[in-house]
Amino acid sequence: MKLSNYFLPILKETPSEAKIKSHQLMLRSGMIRQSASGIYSWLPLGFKVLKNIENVVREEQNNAGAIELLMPTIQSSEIWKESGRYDDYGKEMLRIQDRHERDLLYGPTNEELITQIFRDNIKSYKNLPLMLYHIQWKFRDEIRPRFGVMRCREFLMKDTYSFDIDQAAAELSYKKMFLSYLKTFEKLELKAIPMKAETGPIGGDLSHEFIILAETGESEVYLDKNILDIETKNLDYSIESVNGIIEKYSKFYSATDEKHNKDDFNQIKKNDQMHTRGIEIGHIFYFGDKYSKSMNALINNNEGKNINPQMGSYGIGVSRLPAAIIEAKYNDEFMKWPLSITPFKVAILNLGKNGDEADQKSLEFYNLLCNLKLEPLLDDTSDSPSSKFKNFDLIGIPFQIIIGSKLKKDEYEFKEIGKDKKILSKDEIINFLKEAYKIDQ
Ligand code: 5CA
Repeated sequence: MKLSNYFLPILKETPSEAKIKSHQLMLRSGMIRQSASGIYSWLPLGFKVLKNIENVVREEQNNAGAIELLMPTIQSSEIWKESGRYDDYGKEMLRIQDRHERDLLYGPTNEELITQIFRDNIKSYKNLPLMLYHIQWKFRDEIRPRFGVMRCREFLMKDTYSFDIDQAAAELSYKKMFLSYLKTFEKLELKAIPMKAETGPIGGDLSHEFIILAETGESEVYLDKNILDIETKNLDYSIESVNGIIEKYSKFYSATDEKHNKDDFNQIKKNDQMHTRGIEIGHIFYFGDKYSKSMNALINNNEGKNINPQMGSYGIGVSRLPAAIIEAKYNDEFMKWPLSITPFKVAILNLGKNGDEADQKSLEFYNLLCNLKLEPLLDDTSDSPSSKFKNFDLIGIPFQIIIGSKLKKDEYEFKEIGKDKKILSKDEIINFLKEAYKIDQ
């Protein structure tokens, strides 16, 4: 993409309504714009990041054995009346009437709808276990939407639902999702810590939040520092691998303020105690037959008896993640997107003028990188070099090729964000990028 053909409305000033750095950066770098309180448009750069995150999340859901479908954003109130949550959900649910005065709602979550789909289509234990997920917009009429896409009213969530024959099988599904969350967040270069959590309006008695540490997070958290060193890299989704995964974490103290226990926390060595803030990027629940019973979903077990399946639900805040990643990776001077989700793989900063040598060199390099699927963003505008440097440190594309007039024919300035510049040849840069992005050609 050439910047002169792109839509990237960069702001020079930090908008005063943005209180935390992720909100500031997302506005300044032209990723999002507010359309109403807690409701945002995703501009091209932000949309690319969002789609890339979606793909990372999707890939690991598929690896864990979950199957993707798509449920609508608008739901009938009938199924919510069956589960009893139509009244319980209160003002957070956006209620709508159609022209026939039928009560509809904009889905805040999908336990009811997935239970209806299950009950209408699955009758036998032979179809279990089953994990279904979708990535769809949700609406919650939050009382205090704030911090941009971090806590908004319309947001993109990945939600998975598991159906199992009994509690032991349901716990295995829960552990698979637990592992898939750790793997997903690792691919996003985030250190997510699972913490025992309250179940709130979703219900049930087993639940974990996945939290990343950040001063600006909304949750107050207490933990034993040693929990940060647990490795999950070599685990796969076999029973042997996932059994014991929760125990691995529960050996070390970690809790949000809702579940915090002072006495237990004080058992930890003083040096290992950590009290800070965090951002909830995922939340998983096991709630047994809460919905299958109230909505009368039945399956035939291997003895020919009708029973209610055991269920769990598992959410990731997909549209919260760009903000969470910025909180973790942006240091007020520069931003560097994880390679797995960067909006462009490499930036070319053309410091030349129309038709001069640097300009020609930039265009040649640009064409070459496009052919190699190294997705460059070429700054071919007439902005000053200093404003190009500033903008690109803000946009966060991990690598920059800077092409001015001072260097010899096959010499280029190459910069990895946050590191010193180097002088490299074209081949050296291409080999470096191919290796970094694991592209073999
Ligand atoms: N049905 C369950 C799991 S599928 C559920 O809805 N869980 S949840 O309420 O915890 O939401 C899942 C994730 O969505 C949260 O961990 C959070 O990352 C994200 N999320 C929740 N509310 C908001 C919001 N108002 N703005 C942005 N993201 C949100």
